[in-house]
Amino acid sequence: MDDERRVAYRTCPLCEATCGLEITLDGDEVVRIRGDRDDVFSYGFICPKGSTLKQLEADPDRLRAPQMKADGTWKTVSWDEAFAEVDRRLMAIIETHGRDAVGLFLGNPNVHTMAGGLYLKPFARALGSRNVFSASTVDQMPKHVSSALLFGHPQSIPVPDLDRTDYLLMLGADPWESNGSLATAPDFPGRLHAIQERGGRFVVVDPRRSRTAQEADEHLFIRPGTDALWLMAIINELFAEGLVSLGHLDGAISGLDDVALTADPYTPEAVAGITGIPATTTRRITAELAAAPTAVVYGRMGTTTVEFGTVGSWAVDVLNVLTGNLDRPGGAMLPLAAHSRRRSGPGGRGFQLGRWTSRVRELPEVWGELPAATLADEITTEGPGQIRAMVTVAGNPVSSTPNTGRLDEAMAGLEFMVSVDLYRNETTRHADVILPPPTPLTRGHYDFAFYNLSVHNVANYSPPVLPMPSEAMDEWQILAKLGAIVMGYGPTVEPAVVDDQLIRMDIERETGRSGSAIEGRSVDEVMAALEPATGPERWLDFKLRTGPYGEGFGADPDGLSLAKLEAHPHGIDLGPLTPALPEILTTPSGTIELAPEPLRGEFARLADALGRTGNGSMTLVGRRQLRSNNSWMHNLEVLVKGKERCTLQVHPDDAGRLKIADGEQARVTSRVGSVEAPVEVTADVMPGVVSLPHGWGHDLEGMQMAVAAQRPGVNSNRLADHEAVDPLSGTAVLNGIPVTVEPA
Ligand SMILES: Nc1nc2c(c(=O)[nH]1)N[C@H]1C(S)=C(S)[C@@H](COP(=O)(O)OP(=O)(O)OC[C@H]3O[C@@H](n4cnc5c(=O)[nH]c(N)nc54)[C@H](O)[C@@H]3O)O[C@H]1N2
Ligand SMILES: Nc1nc2c(c(=O)[nH]1)N[C@H]1C(S)=C(S)[C@@H](COP(=O)(O)OP(=O)(O)OC[C@H]3O[C@@H](n4cnc5c(=O)[nH]c(N)nc54)[C@H](O)[C@@H]3O)O[C@H]1N2
Ligand code: SF4
Ligand SMILES: [Mo]
Repeated sequence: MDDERRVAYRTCPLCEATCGLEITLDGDEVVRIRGDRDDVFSYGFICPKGSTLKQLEADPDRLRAPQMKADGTWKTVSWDEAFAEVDRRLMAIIETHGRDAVGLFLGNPNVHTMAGGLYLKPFARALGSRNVFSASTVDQMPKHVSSALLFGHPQSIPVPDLDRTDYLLMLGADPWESNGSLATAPDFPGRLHAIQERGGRFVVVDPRRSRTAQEADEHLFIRPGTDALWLMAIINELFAEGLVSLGHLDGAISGLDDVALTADPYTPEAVAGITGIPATTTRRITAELAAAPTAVVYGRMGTTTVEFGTVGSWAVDVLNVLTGNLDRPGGAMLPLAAHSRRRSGPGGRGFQLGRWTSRVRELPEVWGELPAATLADEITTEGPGQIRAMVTVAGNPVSSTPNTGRLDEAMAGLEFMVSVDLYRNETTRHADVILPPPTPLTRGHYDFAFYNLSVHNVANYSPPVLPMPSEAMDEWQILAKLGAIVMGYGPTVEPAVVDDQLIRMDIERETGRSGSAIEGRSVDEVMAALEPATGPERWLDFKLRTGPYGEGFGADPDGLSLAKLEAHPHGIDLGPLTPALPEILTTPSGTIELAPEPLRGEFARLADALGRTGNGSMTLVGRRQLRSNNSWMHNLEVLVKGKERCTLQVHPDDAGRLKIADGEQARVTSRVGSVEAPVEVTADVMPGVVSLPHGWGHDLEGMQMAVAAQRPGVNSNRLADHEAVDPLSGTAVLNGIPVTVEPA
């Protein structure tokens, strides 16, 4: 019996932390999953979700074969039948109404798969629709926009150098529950404790006294949606007190005087009323930030999914610049991933916003997509360019985007929908065809997205742990086939043919790029050198070998390749983050452009907010919970058992005033919707603020998620207003929603 046992290692794909898992198997049966103590980045850390890959494998509701809806009932069909149906119906709509008639929604798990990292962009290009939407506009898009304006590229996002900093000012993030975001750091909590252990401090700014706030050296309550104003006050104070200290950045920046001028009205006193943070506190924090040997400001969800998401995200990095902490150890630094291409700066084309606008509300395009907040408008408003069909890949917009009640109705009216997804849930129940990918354990893994955001440079490849079931089709193959279909090649094209074409194109680009490790080499020769691999593994090998640490197809025998990663199942440590300036700067001026033109309108909008006085209304914010993962893991009993978690947190003063006791039902109403939830009275939320987690509300008809349906909770996005977006980034306001609360 014991002889059959084997141990496999696999990076967890469930959140951004990239923890190493040690998986014990008996034959093809998962016996146990625990943290891999030898992982070069996570050292054995694991959260309660990591081990549930076992339960996900076994979940009877998880889809294992293509599903097709006919006359309202679902049946299992063959892959050939499913693709034939997609081809027939999607192409009919494209031929009659054009490509914009097909909308695409890409969800969060796409950044956690190799298929998503490699095959989605080509698919979107093949589809050729302007109606592309993703979870980014209910998440981090403001940070892409501010980074693109400051540094030249939306992917040039500086991350806090957690392991070396002396002082961390963290706004709107709760890594004790979320395990971190836009800062990949397995055991984020341990790394925060380590700051304290080496004599440093971390300060948390949040309208809730979150788990993270409780562990911090100091917690400041802030009124939801006002971080940009507060950060402006810190900028103001740095200038006023002569504390601006550019250090090594002197000469690498432009627009400093404009920043001083812009921040001028935002004195600590001017923002105290609206933010709820006393001027003396703002002054002290400014002094601490300036005095710390190294310091870093870091903002996440609570600073991006808000009214002033882009200016707030901008202000975070401007503070890192003004204190001389950008691009130096202990400050905010730019990772160098093993698969990435070296940046070509200083100087470049910069970034352009709004190359087209959405049809109905004329919201600007951002980095190739349109705001999810306007998806329903594009489906329901008649006229040329109306969305008549949808493709969703790993997305649950009916749960995760604003005013979901409205989107739910809109999706019900689509002429056709195909979803690539593991479950029949809130969104995919509207599909006509569901194409299920296999489980994480049957696929290889490398974190294309998160090594670009990692607080330490590492590389790790995990081969599949379990054999792929014979009836399954890998996710990259599904995407490749869908790509062939929308290009008009029909439903029978082999994925391998598409795959060969795609990688050839990438190799061609690289052999033609000046400065590339394989500049001028023959494409056939490079293709031959990659044999016999195919699919994502071949593509990864190519990217690793031509990447910044790569062996360059013979140029550096000690360099990285997939084979080398495979020989290191616990990952390869590529060292602490290193300075990236000036090469990273691809702005037109080749400098950090501190006062970019597109932000002027935003500065004016923010200045208007200075004069606001509270109207006494309550404000809703969200919160994450360690045993959840957005909307899709509530069907695993191990994660949802125990007491009700979808509760409305209310401060005791408000509960008293509203005459609602702990455990009673409250009705929460916003401009667009109303939900009822049990109340949890707690002083951990600010007076005037209530909090409801997202990703619940699993009681919609037509779903196949039996466990989730037993503890459905309510969907907080029924309250989020689709009209409320951060205009430059198109990102929805999910935190800071005006609501009324009353006993139900
Ligand atoms: N109110 C409020 N709303 C929020 C947030 C919030 O904080 N508050 N957070 C926002 C954020 S940050 C995000 S990222 C979004 C997430 O928004 P979405 O990406 O729309 O939602 P998820 O819950 O991540 O759902 C992912 C879908 O992918 C499927 N899936 C899981 N694994 C795979 C896979 O390997 N392949 C495929 N093809 N499918 C898979 C799941 O079954 C599910 O249908 O939600 C946003 N919405
Ligand atoms: N357990 C778990 N982990 C996850 C996820 C999950 O759903 N569950 N989702 C993953 C995803 S997709 C993402 S993007 C990350 C997100 O990871 P985080 O960015 O850490 O997100 P949250 O935990 O939602 O923390 C946001 C915090 O902002 C606070 N907040 C709300 N409004 C404001 C405001 O106006 N100002 C300030 N300063 N704070 C505010 C909230 O109270 C909350 O504590 O988590 C990832 N990890
Ligand atoms: S913290 Fe994230 S990556 Fe680590 S085990 Fe938990 S879900 Fe997986
Ligand atoms: Mo997210």
